[in-house]
Amino acid sequence: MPQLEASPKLEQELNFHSDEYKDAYSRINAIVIEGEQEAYENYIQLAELLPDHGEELIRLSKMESRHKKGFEACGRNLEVTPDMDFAREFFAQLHQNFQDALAEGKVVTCLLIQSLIIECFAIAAYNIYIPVADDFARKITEGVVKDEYSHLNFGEEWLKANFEAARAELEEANKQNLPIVWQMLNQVADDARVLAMEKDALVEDFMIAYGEALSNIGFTTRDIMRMSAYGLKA
Ligand code: Y39
Ligand code: FE
Ligand code: FE
Ligand code: FE
Repeated sequence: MPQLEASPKLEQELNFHSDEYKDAYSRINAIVIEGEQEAYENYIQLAELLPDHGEELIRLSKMESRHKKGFEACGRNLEVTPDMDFAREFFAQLHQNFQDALAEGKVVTCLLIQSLIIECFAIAAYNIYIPVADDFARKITEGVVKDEYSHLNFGEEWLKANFEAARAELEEANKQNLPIVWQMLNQVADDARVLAMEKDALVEDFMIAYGEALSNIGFTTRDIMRMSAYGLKA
């Protein structure tokens, strides 16, 4: 008989009420709540940088604040208290880089951080979570992930329309921020695995979404390979 490899936890083996699950959920749920809150603030600030798109960006910010409420309900439903201090720390570097770029009026860098990197992170995480979520959280997350594609699309369209002017700043912002994403993923890999979310799957889905976005904006395959390699050096 062949030996079975250690495999990801099957959905039916997950006990959403175990101490182990709830402990991991207190951090992952907090990350998502904090991420949605920061995304809400980031789109309001982007609306100020891009007044021509102000109405649309305010609409996106309102979606983020609805997402936050949805995920807060997911935590309450499992009787988990989100560890918000952990989550603020988790986002601190990306948050700081966004704030620094904002202060310098670097809209391209702000869009890369929020609308490409953070949205692709969300898309990867939510798609991997949906099949292993509890029924309540699955319904919430299915609604949310559809919105995240529209947020990514906003960034893609704006950066595509401004590609030649944005290109050098995008490359620099990618170099500064992509390694941070891998550090963030490494920090939560153990907790994610308790929720049956495998790090390899998260990395794969992130890179597919991010690579597609860079391609839609106008980068060549060669550019994308070079830009993706920055992550690996983290
Ligand atoms: O645009 C958005 O709504 C993004 C803020 C939300 C980010 C969610 C970050 C999810 C990371 C979860 C890591 C789980 C392994
Ligand atoms: Fe802040
Ligand atoms: Fe969101
Ligand atoms: Fe979003």
